[in-house]
Amino acid sequence: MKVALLTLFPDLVRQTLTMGVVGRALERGQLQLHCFNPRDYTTDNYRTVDDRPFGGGPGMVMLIEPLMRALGAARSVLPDARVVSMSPQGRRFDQALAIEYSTRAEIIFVCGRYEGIDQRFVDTQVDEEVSLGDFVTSGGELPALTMIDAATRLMPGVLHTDQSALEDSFMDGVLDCPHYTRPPQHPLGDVPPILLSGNHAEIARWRRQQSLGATWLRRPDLLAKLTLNKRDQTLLDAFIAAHRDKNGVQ
Ligand code: 9D3
Repeated sequence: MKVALLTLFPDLVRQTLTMGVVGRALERGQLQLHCFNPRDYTTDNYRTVDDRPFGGGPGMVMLIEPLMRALGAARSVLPDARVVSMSPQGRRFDQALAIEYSTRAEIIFVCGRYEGIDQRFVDTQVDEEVSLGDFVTSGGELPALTMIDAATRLMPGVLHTDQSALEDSFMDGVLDCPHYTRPPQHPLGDVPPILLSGNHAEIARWRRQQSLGATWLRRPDLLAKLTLNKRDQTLLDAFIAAHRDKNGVQ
């Protein structure tokens, strides 16, 4: 995957992506990164990238021309890329979109700062607008980095085991089960005995039940989208019954 970002903070982007799983993908060439700073494409002495909004109001708006020239430079490196703009008005990013991005050869991400980007640039140059969720960040960079991270780890050969990507929470629409490691006994508590039993069928059953139970407790919206098979429904019914016993029947 080749990624270009239009960003006023290329150091933030490059620094962040050198770390961890994505950093290794960059080193191996599985991910290629190109940053284009609109400020480098200004023509005035002040290197101006923003101006006051027509119609008044607070904040500043990113100028068309520095963005257009930065985009031209990005397109000359990634000629077939779709242009994705980070925006609170965009479609909500999710695991399905991460999977889709992980299969694309080229993507150009436009990261806004200040109040936003001149709408004429968005209307004519941007193919899709994507948001991370209903909260306000101070720019598009951190959302773009999150999306790049989510997509890169899904590319074949990036994770040590492709199994980790397959077993991700949300891959089958339920939350992950709890995890434990040594020591088995600790002042903070004991590891659930089933995990020490060596009975792998029972362990898989327990984990599935924990996943279904956690989803029922914390994300009923996810559970509502599923049709559980008989085995899953039985596991969840038992979890719910145990939960009601523990908390008293209301
Ligand atoms: C309501 C007026 N502005 C907030 C003070 C609007 C606004 C402008 C610029 C809101 C956010 C931003 C900067 N953030 C993004 O561009 C952004 C974003 C976000 O804020 N939340 C979730 N996903 C994204 S993707 C890009």
